[in-house]
Amino acid sequence: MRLILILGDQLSDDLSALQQADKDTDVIVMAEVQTEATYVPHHPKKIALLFSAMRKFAARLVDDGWQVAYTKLDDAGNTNSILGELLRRAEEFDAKDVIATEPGEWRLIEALNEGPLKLTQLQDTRFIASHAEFEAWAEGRKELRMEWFYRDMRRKTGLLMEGDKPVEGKWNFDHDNRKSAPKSINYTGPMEFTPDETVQEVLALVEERFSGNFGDLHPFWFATDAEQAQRQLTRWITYALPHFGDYQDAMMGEEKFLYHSIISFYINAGLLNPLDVCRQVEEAYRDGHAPINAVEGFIRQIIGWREYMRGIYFLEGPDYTSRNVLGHDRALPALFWGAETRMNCVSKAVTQTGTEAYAHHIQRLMVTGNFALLAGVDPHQVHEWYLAVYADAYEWVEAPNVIGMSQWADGGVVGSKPYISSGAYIDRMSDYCKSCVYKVKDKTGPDACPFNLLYWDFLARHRDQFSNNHRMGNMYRVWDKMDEAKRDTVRREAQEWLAKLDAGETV
Ligand code: FAD
Ligand code: DLZ
Ligand code: SF4
Repeated sequence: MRLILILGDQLSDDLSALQQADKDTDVIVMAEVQTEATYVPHHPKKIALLFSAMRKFAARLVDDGWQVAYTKLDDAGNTNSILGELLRRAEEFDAKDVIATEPGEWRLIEALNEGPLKLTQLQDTRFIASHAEFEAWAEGRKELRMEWFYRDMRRKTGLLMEGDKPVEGKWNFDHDNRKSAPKSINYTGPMEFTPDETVQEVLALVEERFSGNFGDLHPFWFATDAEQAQRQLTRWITYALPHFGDYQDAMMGEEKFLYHSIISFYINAGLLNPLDVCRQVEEAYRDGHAPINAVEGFIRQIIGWREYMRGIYFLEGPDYTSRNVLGHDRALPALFWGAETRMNCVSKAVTQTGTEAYAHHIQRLMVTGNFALLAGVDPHQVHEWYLAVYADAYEWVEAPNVIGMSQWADGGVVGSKPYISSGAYIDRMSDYCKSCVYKVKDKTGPDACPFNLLYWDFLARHRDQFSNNHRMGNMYRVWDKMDEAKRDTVRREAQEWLAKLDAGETV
């Protein structure tokens, strides 16, 4: 008799631990526990998604003939940690061995290894690249650029390949994918599911236990099983995929989802398989339903960025989330938790995060992330915020996106230069600035867009770090050409603005 551990983000039939298991003799252990539910103050929708999906997955396993020991959060006897539950079940079933699939977080990997049980952590084969493959790819490279890794993943999977050549002769069609916000969107967003009995029970529990956390539990519309997640994917492929590439970077105040797939919640929890998703998307291209720029752009997100981020997380090791190369130490401002702000872009992104537990990539990178970086916020606090508020956030994917890509706190492992911009970029890609009290065209003065002030202040503050970066030389040349009085005004107004932010004034 062995115990087979299945975590809340491992709800996949093809999970390596499950594939090794024996229906007749092994017991599957699943547990809703306080330690996992509180290591950051998760958005209530995220907790509701996981507990609902866990309960439905467990019920399906029982229907399929598995013996499942499932602990609900409010069960008497719940030890409230994963290791505690394994020990309790080991005693109950007189089991000595545990088979697990490696968790997506160092904290839990280490906790499992510390226990007295004989516990085997198998590779998570739902990912396309193993740790060994990523390490071999990274070995000896001066720069770990995603694009080169992505090409290897195309070759490995055969996705969008003709023999050893990329279809239509190019690896990357991003050139066609940077359109600014359109007038209107021809897609009504993700499929919304009415909570069934299991979900309703979970919603009541989450309401009772986690309603103090940032974010709205209701309305709760997420898919909570593999069949529902597939229905959302099919709907998106049918109606939105053809437009995906064009407006990938656009932001609109009244359109939260644009043409994005809204499947990260489901892929990351295990309800959809990434390679299978890509095969379905490739088929849409081969059938002539969707153009190459949309399909290639999407497949790159999954087999490129998603796999690359995981590779970086495991390559860099457990100290990754405490990196802070730029020495930033400002406390995370209250506006991240919904305090009022006059910056329309930040207000829209944070409000939407609260209602949906979702914001798309450019909102995360160029609005909230850009703001935190320019303002010099402590990257660890930024990391904990992102880990808490998004329903797709697990450390293996969140940390390299935040610590690496967004905050440049890893000193350039992920990005050769920081993703920073003044208000001009946000104005070009969104309709936010039109209805903002700040004026995006004002570089200084009482109504100046704070992104304009903070952008130059950031560059001036970090001159030693970045002035020799060949991709940033132009920025410094523009700054140096400004007359000295103007530069002084920009820096003084930036400091004044930050002082108001620190004092808790509405900015
Ligand atoms: P789409 O825009 O439709 O893209 C399709 C899929 O590609 C996504 O579902 C996702 O699986 C994958 N993908 C795209 N970009 C990335 C990326 N940079 N890294 C990993 N996968 C990617 N994604 C997470 O899944 N979890 C996170 O915690 C997370 N935190 C982020 C934090 C920051 C600061 C930034 C800039 C990005 C973060 N991302 C994260 C990546 C990206 O924002 C989300 O994957 C995406 O917004 C999910 O929405 P979607 O399913 O509609 O994606
Ligand atoms: C995120 C999460 C939450 C909120 N709760 C649980 C839980 O109660 N039980 C569980 O098995 N998993 C949960 N998870 C997901 C884990 O935190 C996740 O498996 C690790 O962070 C590794 O990615
Ligand atoms: Fe954001 Fe500045 Fe535009 Fe206002 S003007 S929405 S603060 S970029």
